[in-house]
Amino acid sequence: MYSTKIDEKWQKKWEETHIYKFNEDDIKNKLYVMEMFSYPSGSRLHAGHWFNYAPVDSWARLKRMQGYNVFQPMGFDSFGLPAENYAIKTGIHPSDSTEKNIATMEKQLKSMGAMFNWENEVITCHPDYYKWNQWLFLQLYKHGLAYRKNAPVNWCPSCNTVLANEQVQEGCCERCGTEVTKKDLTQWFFKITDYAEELLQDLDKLDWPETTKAMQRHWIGKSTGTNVTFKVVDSDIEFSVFTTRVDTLFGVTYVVLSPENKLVDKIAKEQYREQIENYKEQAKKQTEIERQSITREKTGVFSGSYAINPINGRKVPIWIGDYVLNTYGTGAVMAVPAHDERDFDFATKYKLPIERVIDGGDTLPYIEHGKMINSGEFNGLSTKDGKKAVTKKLEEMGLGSGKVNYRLRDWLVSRQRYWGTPIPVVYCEKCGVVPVPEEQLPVELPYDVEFSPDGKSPLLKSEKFMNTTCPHCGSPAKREADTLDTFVCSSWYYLRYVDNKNSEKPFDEDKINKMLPVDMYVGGREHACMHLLYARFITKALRDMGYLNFDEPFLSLKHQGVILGPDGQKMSKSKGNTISPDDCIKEYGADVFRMYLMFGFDYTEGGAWSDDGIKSMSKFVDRIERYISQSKEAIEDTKNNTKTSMDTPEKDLNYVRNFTIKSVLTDTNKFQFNTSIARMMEFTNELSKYLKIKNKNIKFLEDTIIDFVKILAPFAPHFAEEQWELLGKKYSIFNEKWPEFDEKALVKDEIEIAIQVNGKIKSKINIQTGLSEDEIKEISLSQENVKSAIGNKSVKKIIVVRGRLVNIVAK
Ligand code: ANZ
Ligand code: ZN
Repeated sequence: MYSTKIDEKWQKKWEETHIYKFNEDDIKNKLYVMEMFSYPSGSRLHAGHWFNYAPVDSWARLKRMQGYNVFQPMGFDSFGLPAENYAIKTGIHPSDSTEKNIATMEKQLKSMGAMFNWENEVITCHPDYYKWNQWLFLQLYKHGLAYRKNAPVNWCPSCNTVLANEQVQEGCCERCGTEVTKKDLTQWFFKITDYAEELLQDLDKLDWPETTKAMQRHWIGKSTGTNVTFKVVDSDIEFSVFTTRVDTLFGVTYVVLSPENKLVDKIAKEQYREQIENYKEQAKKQTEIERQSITREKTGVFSGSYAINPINGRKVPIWIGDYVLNTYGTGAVMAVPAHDERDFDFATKYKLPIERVIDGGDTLPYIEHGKMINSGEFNGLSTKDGKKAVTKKLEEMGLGSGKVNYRLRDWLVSRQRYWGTPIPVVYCEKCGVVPVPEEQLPVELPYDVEFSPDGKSPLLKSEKFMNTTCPHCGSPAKREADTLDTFVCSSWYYLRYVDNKNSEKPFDEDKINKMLPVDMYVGGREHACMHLLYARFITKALRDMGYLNFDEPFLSLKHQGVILGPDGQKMSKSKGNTISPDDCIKEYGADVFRMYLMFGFDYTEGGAWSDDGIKSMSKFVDRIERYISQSKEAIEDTKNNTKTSMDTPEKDLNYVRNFTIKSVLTDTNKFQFNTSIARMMEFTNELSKYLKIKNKNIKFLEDTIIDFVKILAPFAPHFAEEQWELLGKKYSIFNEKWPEFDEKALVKDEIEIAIQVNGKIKSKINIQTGLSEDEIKEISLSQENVKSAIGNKSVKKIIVVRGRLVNIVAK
C-alpha cells in the first residue's frame, strides 16, 4: 500500500544516487525551471507553497523524461520585515528564528519529493550572498544607476520605514495595509527609469500572462504628448506644462502649478502669500491617491500672477492646486476646462472661463476627440492631426516640443530597518559619499543590535558598526545605516543559483550566459509590478555593464492560483480554515496530496479546498495500485495465455493508451494538470474493463502497463518509482523516456451499422468502433431519415446490438 514510507524510501534513494543532479556537460539540453523562492516564515510551508512548487515539479519531470537536462534550484528570500517584527515581539533574534525556519522548511520541501537542486541553494541573509548584493549596488553606483536624493518619500508609520512606489497599493502599505504618509528624506534610488522604454518594448518578446504584461505596461505608463512653454507676465520667468491634448491649446483659460513646484514662491504676489503658505501645508496632508481622485472636490489658490499662452498670446491666471502632482510631467498643467473633467470642476468652482475648442457632443466637458474649432489657422483639423500641427508650430516658435513621459519612478531602495543588506557606503567629512571598495565586502550586518523601532535605522545605535574610517583618506567616517530593500536580493538570485559557491565573483559570466535566461518561471501574480519588474531591470543593467549576453531573465512565466480554505475564504489562522500540508502527507502520502492539488484545481485559478477531493484522489491511487498488481499477476501467469492478436478489446484499450499519452503531453505542457489526470482516470477505467476479460494478450498488457506507469511518474513520482520496481524494472523510472504515442492507434476503426425504426431499416451509417452505447444512440437519433420516420411519435426504447444494428421503438 502506498504511504509516506514509500515517499521516504525513494527520497532517500534519489538523494543517495544524486539522480537529479544537473549535468553541466549537457548544456544544450538544459531547461532552467524556477519557482519563486520562499520567505522562511515561522508558519511553515503552506498549501500555497505546495501548489506553486509540486505541479511545476511534475511539469519539469515530464520534460526530464523527454530528454531535458533540468535545473530546478531552490532557496530562501530570508531578509525582511516579518523576522524583525517577530524579534521585536518575542526577543528572538531574526538571524536565529530565520535559521530555524529555513531548517524546518527545507525538511518540508524535501518531503515533497521534488527534483530541487539543493546543492545550488541560495540563502539571501548569508554573507556569501549579500556580499554580492552589495557588489551589485556598487556596480549600479559606478554606472550612475544608484544615486542619493532628498525627496518626499512614502513612509509606512507602522513598518517604520520608507517604501518604494511599487510597495504602495491604493495608498496603503503593501505589507501591513497601513495608510502611507509622505516624509522628506535623503534616500538611495536605483535608476530604473533609464530603462522605461526598453522595459516596455521587450514585454512583447515574452511568453508571459497577458494580464501581467498589461499591468507592467500600465505601471510604466508611457504617455506621448507635448511640453508647452508659458512665459510669466512682467518677468523673465518661464515654465513648461506637459499635455497630451495640445490640440486644445486655444482653450486654455488658466494654468495650475502643483503646491510643491519651486516656481510657486517666485511668482506668488505679496498679498496672496499667506494664503498660499496655508494651502501648501494643507496639501502635505493629502496622499497622491487622494489628490488624483476624479471625484474629490478640487481646491486651489490664486497666485496673483499671469502667464502667456504661446499659441495666441492670451494672458491667463496662474493658480496653485493640489490636483497637479509635482512628481509627474513638469509639475504644472495648462487647464482646458471645456475638455478636461478636473479642469472643468475646478473652473466651475472658482468661476474661471470655460471655452470650447473641440467640436462634438452638447455637454461639457467634452473629453473625446473631435474637430478643432475656435483655434485660428488650425480650425477643422482632427485631434490627431491637430496635435502634430500645433506641436510643429510650437517647435518652430521655440516654445514647445514633443515629449514622452513615463509614470514609472526610480526604485527607492533604502530601508530604515535592521534585517537586510547593509548599504556599502560610508560618509566622510572630507570626501563625502564614499563607496566601500569591493575588496572590503561584505560589510557585515552586526548581530548585536537594538532593533526596537523608533523610526530611525536600528544600525545607527551600533557604534561599532557606524564608526569606521574613510577608505579614501583614512579619516573617521560613518557608515550608511539604512539597509537595502529585500527586493534587491530577489532581483538577481536566479543568476547566483547557477554559480552559488563562487567566492571570487557573484557568478562566472560564461556559466550564466550558457544557463540563462530561465526557461520557465512560476510564482504569484502579486509580484507583477515589483519583483518581476525589478528583475528585468537588473538583468538589462548588468547586460549593459557587460556581464550578461541576454536581455530578459524569464522567457516564460506562469502564475499559480490561490488555494482557499474549505469555506471558500482566504486561508488564515484566525479563521481556522487552513490546511496543513504536513498533516495531509502524513495521512495520504505526498503523491496523493500533489495529485489532488493538480486534479482539484485549475492551476492558474486555484479554488476552495475539499476534503472529499483529496479522499477520492487517495482512492484513485489505491485503484491504480490494484490494477497494476492484477496486471502483474496476469503477466506472471503466462501458461494459459497465448493470445497474440489485437482484437476489439485490445484495440479499445490501445486507443485510450495512446490518447492518454498524447493528451497528457499536450495538456501538461500547457500547465493543464487537471485534464491530464482526468485522462489517466479514463485510462484506468478502460484498463479495469480489459482486466476482466479472460483471454488477454499478455505482451500487449505488459507494454500498456509499462507505458501507464511512465505516464503517471511525473505526477506521482514516489508511487510510480515503487510500482516500477515492483514490475521488476531497472531504477529509475526517471531515467526512462516518456512513451511515444502511435498516431495509427488514434484512428478508430469504423463499422457499418443499420438503424431501424419500429423494425424497418431507415438508415445505414459508418461509426467508429469503441463508441459508448449512449454515443451510438445519440448519433442514430440525429440521422435525418430516422428523425422523419419517428416524426412526432415519442421514442419508447432504443436497443443497441453492438457492431450490427440499432433498433428504435417509437409510438
Ligand atoms: C491639457 C489637457 C486638456 C489635458 C485636455 C487633458 C485633456 P497622462 O495621460 O497621464 O500622461 N497632467 C499633466 N501633468 C500633470 C501633473 N503633474 N499632475 C496632474 N495632471 C497632470 O495625462 C496627461 C494629462 O494630465 C495632461 O494633458 C495634463 O492635462 C494632465 F482636454 O493637458 B492635459
Ligand atoms: Zn574621506
